Amino acid sequence: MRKAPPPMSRLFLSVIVFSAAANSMAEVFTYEANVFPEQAGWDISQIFCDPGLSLEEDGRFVVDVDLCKGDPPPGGQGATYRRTLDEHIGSEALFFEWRLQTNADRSELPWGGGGAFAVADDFGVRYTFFIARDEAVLNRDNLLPIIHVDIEPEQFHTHRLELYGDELYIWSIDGEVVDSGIPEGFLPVFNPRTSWRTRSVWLPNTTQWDYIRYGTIPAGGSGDFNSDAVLDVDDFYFFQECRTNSGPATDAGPGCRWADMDQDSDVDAHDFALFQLAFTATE
Ligand SMILES: [Ca+2]
Ligand SMILES: [Ca+2]
Ligand SMILES: [Ca+2]
Repeated sequence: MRKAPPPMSRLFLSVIVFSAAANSMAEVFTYEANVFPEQAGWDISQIFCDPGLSLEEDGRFVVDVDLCKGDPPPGGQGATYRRTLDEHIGSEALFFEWRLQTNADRSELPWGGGGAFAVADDFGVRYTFFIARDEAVLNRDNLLPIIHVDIEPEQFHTHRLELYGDELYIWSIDGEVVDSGIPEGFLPVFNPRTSWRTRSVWLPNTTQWDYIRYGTIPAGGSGDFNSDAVLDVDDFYFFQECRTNSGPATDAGPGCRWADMDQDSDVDAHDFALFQLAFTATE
């Protein structure tokens, strides 16, 4: 679910109505945490032992987890959601972006506690991220090096995974690349899915999810966030976010290359002017 479109976009209502039919096969899935996950297309994998699940008005899904009453650790409350990635099978350029803040202790991570986000398929290719208040970990395979990254505590962080077939994966945090390399294999191929979880193993935590987005990586400078060949209000919402997070001469980061219309690395007023031109040109 999206926030109400900003007033400026009303100018383009006729375009939106016109393009609505073409959007039904959007290449991108977005969950902005304005409703509960199961109301927005996520399947519940498991909700264990009655965790606290709530929504904040500004679009955050807040999960409070603690140990199960009367049941000694390890293993406490948890909430796990998933979606199939079947519609992306064979895709050669996929992104996953998720934004969260957690106060989970890093001692929870080796046990699978704290926040977690995963992409996997049945050919054994997987990317599992474990996130604590001050550390993020990527485990692709127990036989491969496990990547540990220190992160600033008490803040929201934006994680992004880009997959380019079997050639390259890139993990970035807040726009900075923290790890990249050659994948173990092509993903998604067979029974691919993405899932995310909040869990307590030994200690309680509160984990706030701001959004989860994934799909086709939009072309650089295209202005077309959801790769549906139409520039409309769906793209505008994300364009504004990129513009807010960037500014003149500030690198907008890998998640906003598509919004950098003049390809000079920032997303500023010049890009907005070009975006507007392309927007109206779709009429
Ligand atoms: Ca949100
Ligand atoms: Ca679009
Ligand atoms: Ca620019």
